[in-house]
Amino acid sequence: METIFTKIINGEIPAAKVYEDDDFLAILDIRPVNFGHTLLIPKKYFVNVFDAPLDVAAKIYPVLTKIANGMKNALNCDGVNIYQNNGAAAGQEVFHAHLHIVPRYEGDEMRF
Ligand code: DGP
Repeated sequence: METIFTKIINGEIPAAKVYEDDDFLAILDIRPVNFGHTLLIPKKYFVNVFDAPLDVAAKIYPVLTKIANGMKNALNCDGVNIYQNNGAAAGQEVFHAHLHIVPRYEGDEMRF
């Protein structure tokens, strides 16, 4: 299955890379809801939480903690939101699994 994210993973279209290892790629979101909004994308293709392979699910949390801590150090943010949209009804637009990691700043007045 080819998606915009498989094209980014394969280097066919550019993205601002935040982190990469054998299993995951993190990039800046093209439509950030806050400064530093990052997407963590498994390189193994699946749609969302409903078909997530357990080996990927088991590996993702250590990567999340690495990125969240890196974000806190690099951006000096006060907190982060981590979320996933699963299915069109939940607002999923890109049907290649990914997590949103959004830095939060005291008083930034963001609303989900
Ligand atoms: P969602 O499927 O609703 O969880 O969100 C998809 C996100 O992906 C949305 O915030 C915008 C982002 N996005 C879509 N296309 C691109 C792209 O080509 N490059 C980057 N960096 N982000 C993208």
